[in-house]
Amino acid sequence: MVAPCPTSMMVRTKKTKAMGVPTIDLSMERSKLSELVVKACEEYGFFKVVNHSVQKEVIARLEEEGKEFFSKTSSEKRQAGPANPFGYGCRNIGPNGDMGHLEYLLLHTNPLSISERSKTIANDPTKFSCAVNDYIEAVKELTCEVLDMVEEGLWVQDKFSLSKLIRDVHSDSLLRINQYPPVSLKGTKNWDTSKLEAHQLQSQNNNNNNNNIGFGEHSDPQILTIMRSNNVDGLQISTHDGLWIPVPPDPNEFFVMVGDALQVLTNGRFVSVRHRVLTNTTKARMSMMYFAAPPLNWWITPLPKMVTPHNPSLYKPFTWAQYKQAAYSLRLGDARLDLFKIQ
Ligand code: GA4
Repeated sequence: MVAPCPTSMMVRTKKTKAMGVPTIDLSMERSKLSELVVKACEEYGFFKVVNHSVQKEVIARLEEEGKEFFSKTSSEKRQAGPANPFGYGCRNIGPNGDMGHLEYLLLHTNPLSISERSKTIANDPTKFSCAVNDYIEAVKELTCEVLDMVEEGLWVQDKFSLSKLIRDVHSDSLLRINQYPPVSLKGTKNWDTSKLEAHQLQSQNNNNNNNNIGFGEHSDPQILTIMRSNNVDGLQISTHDGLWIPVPPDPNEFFVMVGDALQVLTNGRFVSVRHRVLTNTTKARMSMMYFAAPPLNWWITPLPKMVTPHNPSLYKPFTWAQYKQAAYSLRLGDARLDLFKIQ
């Protein structure tokens, strides 16, 4: 069931509303599960899954590869960059001037692309690409399981239509590994501190808790995001009424986020979750995100079941390639779906 978090995981927002992140136990009975997945997607666009079938060893191997990569020198890491379209990025997010307090690897999930990229990323490219491919295969299965539950819970006729897109060989899904260094940066190794002071000042002004913005507020453009982090906090999600909820980290479990494309596919019944990462810790946070996307030429329109004469489509049809192009022409936090709304 969508269980509220235990008291230790509850947070009090400024408006003193006690809230918890919905948690879904995947070992529960299937018919109940799909109902609860839909409820969590409607209420938060976000939930945690426990009792999933991704092996710990698969997660640990990718985490090790991430650690090994980020511990390299700046010039070694830059050999894998720039991140546009894929590779290593440091502080710059996207092409329009967004900045974060992080470094990252952004990869396409196509195995050929991974094997090519591995050569500039790792000392042992085969070991790296095996760890990445195994992780992708495992989280893809988890994604598909969740999407099948979504369609089951929405009583959609072809309940595999979304998971088919993700399994498609031409799927445009991505993998991202983010590393947020600790806030106290003086003397931080392997982290280029030029331009940092101005950036830190700007972050502090925008944030009265004196936290640094690791990754600014945004929603993910894709269908679904599956996120896993080490045991370091920082992730916050926004509720529909604009309250920020800190999400306690849980290295053994996964967090699921509704993306913009799923908002359109459900004709606005689900709303993509706005989230951000604040770095306020003395430990580095490492997170891994699988962004589940359809093939580039796929048309994103509401599922037929979600459109009725009383509930017409809210969005003009567009391909995934068109949506990506729009996303990359805007800033990180922009409401990019507005461009496709039917007035
Ligand atoms: C957010 C989700 C994924 O991390 C990402 C990001 C992408 C990037 O970092 O290059 C974007 C961002 C994300 C949304 C708007 C555009 C594109 C940066 C940016 C300003 C890889 C993605 O697909 O969209």
